[in-house]
Amino acid sequence: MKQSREAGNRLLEIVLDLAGVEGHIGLFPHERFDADAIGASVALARSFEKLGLKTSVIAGEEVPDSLSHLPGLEDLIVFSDEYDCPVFDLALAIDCHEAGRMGLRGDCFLKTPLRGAIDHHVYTEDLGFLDLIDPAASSSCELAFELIWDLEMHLGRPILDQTTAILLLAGVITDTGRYAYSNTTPLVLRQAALLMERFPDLDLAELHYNLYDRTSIPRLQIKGDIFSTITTSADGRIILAHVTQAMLKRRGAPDDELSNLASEIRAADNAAAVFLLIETESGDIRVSIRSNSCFDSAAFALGYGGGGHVKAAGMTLTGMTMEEALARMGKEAGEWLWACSREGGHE
Ligand SMILES: [Mn+2]
Repeated sequence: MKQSREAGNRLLEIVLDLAGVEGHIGLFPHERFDADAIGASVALARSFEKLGLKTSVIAGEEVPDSLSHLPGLEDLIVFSDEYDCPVFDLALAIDCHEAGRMGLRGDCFLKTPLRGAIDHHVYTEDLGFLDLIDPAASSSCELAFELIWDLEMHLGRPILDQTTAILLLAGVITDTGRYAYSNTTPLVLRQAALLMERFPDLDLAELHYNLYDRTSIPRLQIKGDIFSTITTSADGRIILAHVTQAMLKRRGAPDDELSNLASEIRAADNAAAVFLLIETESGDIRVSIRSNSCFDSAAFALGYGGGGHVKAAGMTLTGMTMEEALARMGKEAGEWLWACSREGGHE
């Protein structure tokens, strides 16, 4: 925590220095960005622009339909082979901290020698001096809020605007499950209160509706299909569910936002961990893990080259059929649960 605070101060200094020379900052949200990754990226970019900096938010894909309601996303650069990637004065990984989480944009990120990160995912490597990574933070937007707030304090003038406020709230709301998960702290509630006070026209109800309630018939149908695949292992404590490309095609349903369903399944009585397996177009299997108990989702995912948080993580399995993947996850997760319960891990 102390380390990340220091990295935050260093980031602030560098941003202010670069503002004096009209520097250019590149911001890189993780692949398949969510509201937190894109919200923090664009909120920071807008704030940096107000200091006179040039910014580029380089996304790995178009804005998915589920996030098209968010304001301020007009200037996103959607990366492709044709993009002439510059050397930025500073490149920031947002809601991730490794080029490996950026897909094809990884080389573009690494082209800039001065790099940092703003992230809240569990990390195992040594941190760089500009890596503001705090796994105790609810979201990257929480950390972005603090940075922007510090910039305002430093400059003595407002930088936040209503669009930035909505983007920050969107990230915090989704990553805390609407202020319901255990990562909800007094700090994030205070941040929300400050934003609401400052921007009385901000329509929080509409934002919640767009982020959580808005749906479509295909989405409802695929949700039902996925729920009906549920099986369990370890006496019902490990829950497995899956969706194949054929199931998605049958409903004409998009494959974004499906990991939210893993959180929903986690609410089942007695659930220790949920594994939602999603077949991708390339035939790989994307796994969303959500846990309640001593089960460390991030540690499990790391074993498969993935990562995340203790209670929510993800990874990708290759070279396996769905049946093989389900059998393997069910067995291994059962063993993990047994091991962590035996260690006296808090249930
Ligand atoms: Mn996040």
